[in-house]
Amino acid sequence: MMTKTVLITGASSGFGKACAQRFAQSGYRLILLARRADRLEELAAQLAAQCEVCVLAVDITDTPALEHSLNSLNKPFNNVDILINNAGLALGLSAADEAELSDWQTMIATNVTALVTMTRLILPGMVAQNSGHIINIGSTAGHWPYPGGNVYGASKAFVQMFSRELRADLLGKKIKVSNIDPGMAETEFSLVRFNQAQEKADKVYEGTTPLGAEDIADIIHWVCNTPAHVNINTLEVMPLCQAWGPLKVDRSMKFADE
Ligand code: NDP
Ligand code: 8X3
Repeated sequence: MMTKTVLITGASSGFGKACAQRFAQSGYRLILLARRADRLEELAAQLAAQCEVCVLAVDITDTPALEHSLNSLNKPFNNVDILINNAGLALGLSAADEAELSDWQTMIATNVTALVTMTRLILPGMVAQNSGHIINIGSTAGHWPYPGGNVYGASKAFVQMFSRELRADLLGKKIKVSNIDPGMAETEFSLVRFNQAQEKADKVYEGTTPLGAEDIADIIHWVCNTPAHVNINTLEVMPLCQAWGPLKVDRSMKFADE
């Protein structure tokens, strides 16, 4: 069996880091991408005994820098077999009329534009070798709206539809596309959302057993190891402690004249 190369965006923490650890256990060749070089170097040093690994410290929203980084990859790292489009973030939980516009722009730039850019840069190589697998990390927030989810949820709904559109375009080629939609998972996600306010982040998971990054990494590893003819399109995962509530009704909104 040829060693497959996996490019993981957002490998410096959370799901991405856990994926790096999980795929390293199985001997995949890894490209670890994120902005925090120190985190990536430390992880790469830990994994080096298990697999070949290299680091790309780059901001995925900076397209020229991203292209430059990808072009700098030497053999055998320049042939990506599995792309895990995982880097992403939520910023804030304010209502749409109060949210910071710059937060919205950053979420769109990271969760949508950069994911699309990365895909467009890697996909021709997969088409040329007629094999590959793209894993896009969406969210339950892309299916189920909640107050303050606004642009974050919408960005993840994009990820879901983009994944399906890719499948439509790639029919007839041996390239898989899968969209994984996790629910509440304890990573650095809430710390980032609440601007490093640890107490606020901890409250999100208080009294629960949320998903762990390793749960999602195990699932992604499995999705990447189904038989050649099987494509997992979408997989929604929640911790058992999470489910939907009834739709809200505002009972002060009775219009007497209608
Ligand atoms: P973390 O905050 O732990 O990890 C996010 C990763 O994305 C980090 O490695 C971060 O690295 C990277 N990243 C963010 N912005 C950029 C950027 N501009 N350029 C490069 N890398 C970037 O959160 P999670 O692991 O939870 O999040 C991973 C994905 O999962 C995200 O897309 C998130 O939306 C999604 N998700 C999370 C859920 C949760 O409850 N945790 C549930 C559903 C989906 P660095 O800061 O070093 O650049
Ligand atoms: C992260 C899950 O519910 O906090 O995507 O938006 S949620």
